[in-house]
Amino acid sequence: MVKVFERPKALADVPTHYCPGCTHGIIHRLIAEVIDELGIVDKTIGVAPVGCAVLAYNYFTCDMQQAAHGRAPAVATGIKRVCPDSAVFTYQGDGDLASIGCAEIVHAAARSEQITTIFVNNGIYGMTGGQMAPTTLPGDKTTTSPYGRDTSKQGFPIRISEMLATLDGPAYIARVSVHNVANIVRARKAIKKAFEYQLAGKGFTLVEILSTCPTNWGITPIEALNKVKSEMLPYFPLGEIKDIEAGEKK
Ligand SMILES: Cc1ncc(C[n+]2csc(CCOP(=O)(O)OP(=O)(O)O)c2C)c(N)n1
Repeated sequence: MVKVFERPKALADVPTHYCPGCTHGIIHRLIAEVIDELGIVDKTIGVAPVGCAVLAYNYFTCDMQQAAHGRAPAVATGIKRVCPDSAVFTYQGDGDLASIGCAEIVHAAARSEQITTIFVNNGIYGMTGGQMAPTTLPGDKTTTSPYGRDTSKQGFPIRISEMLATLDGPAYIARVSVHNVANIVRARKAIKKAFEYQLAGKGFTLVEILSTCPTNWGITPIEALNKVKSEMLPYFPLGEIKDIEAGEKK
C-alpha cells in the first residue's frame, strides 16, 4: 500500500486544543515538516508564546521553552547565544509580538539575532476573548472595539513586517497566508527559507502568517478563510518583503 500521509516526526501525536477553523494547527504542521525536512529536530529549540499557542510546547517534539508574554525574542536570543549551533524559533501571536512584545521584536531584529520568528497574525487577541490587537483591521468589531476599530481613536493597524524590513538587521522577512492550498505551499517555502538562512548564519528571519480566529471573529471557519482573502490581504499584502540574497542577485 502506498503511504499518502505521515505525521511529521517533529509534531507530537496528540490532539490540539485549537478551535475548529483556527489555522494555528496548519502552521504547526508546516513548521514541523520543515524541521523534519532539514533533519534538525534534535537541535531545534522553539520558544512558545503567551496566547492561544501557549501549549505549543506540547505539540512539537523538539525542545521547547515557554516565554513570558511578548518576551520570546529575548528568551530566544539567550538560547541562541548559549547554543549557537541550535536552530531557534519563536512562535508568536500579534498580541504577543506586535503589542506587549513590540520592543523585543524590534531590538532582536535590529541586533540581527540568528533566530527565526513565526509571527501568527490573526488580527485579534484570541486566548483572552477577542480584544483589539495592533493588527485589528479598521472597522473590525472586537470586545474592546464593540463599534468597530475607529482609527481616529484607536489608530491604524501596524504592518510589522514592513516596519522591521526597514532595519538593517533582518536577513529575511516574508508575509504569507494559509487560507488556501496554494498559499499553504508558499508559506511552507518561506518557513523553510527562514530556517535555512538562520542555519547559514545570515541573520534575523521572520515569517508573518495571516491566520484566522473564527471563534472571536464571530464567523464560521469558511467565512474566516474568506475574510483573510478579501479583507486582510489588501491591508497586509503577501510576499517576500526583505531577502538579502535577492538583493545581492539584482
Ligand atoms: C504580562 C501579561 N499581560 C497580559 C496577559 C494576558 N494575555 C494572555 S494572551 C494575550 C493576547 C494573546 O493574543 P495573541 O498574541 O494575538 O495570540 P492568539 O491568542 O490570538 O493566538 C494577553 C493579552 C498575560 N498573560 N501576561
